[in-house]
Amino acid sequence: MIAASEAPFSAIDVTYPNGGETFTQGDSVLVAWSAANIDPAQNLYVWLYDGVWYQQSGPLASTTTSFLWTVPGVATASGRIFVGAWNGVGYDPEDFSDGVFTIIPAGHIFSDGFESGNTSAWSVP
Ligand SMILES: [Ca+2]
Repeated sequence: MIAASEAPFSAIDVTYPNGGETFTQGDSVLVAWSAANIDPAQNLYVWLYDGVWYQQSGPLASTTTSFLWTVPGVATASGRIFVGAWNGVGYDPEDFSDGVFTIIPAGHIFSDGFESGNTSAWSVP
């Protein structure tokens, strides 16, 4: 039996991006998640995490389920979106992208042997 005072099970599930994506700095990406039974007193926060935390948005209302994200210039191949409901002490519930995504900074030059600084092919006698 569930006590009447017991809060219903709450959950957040990040649905996009959820792993495997490649983004470029400046892209507009609709980050999406499902949120169930979040306490209305709790605000949601969206973070980018790749071993370092980068806050992307918040506070957002507890019923929010998407956020139009402008991809920052964080070069990473191990990015995940984190969405958490702050309860004053920590994030509960919370969820990450299930897998990692890649962010390519704008202006990134792919390594082809001719990027600036590599003059070995252009030596002048
Ligand atoms: Ca997840």
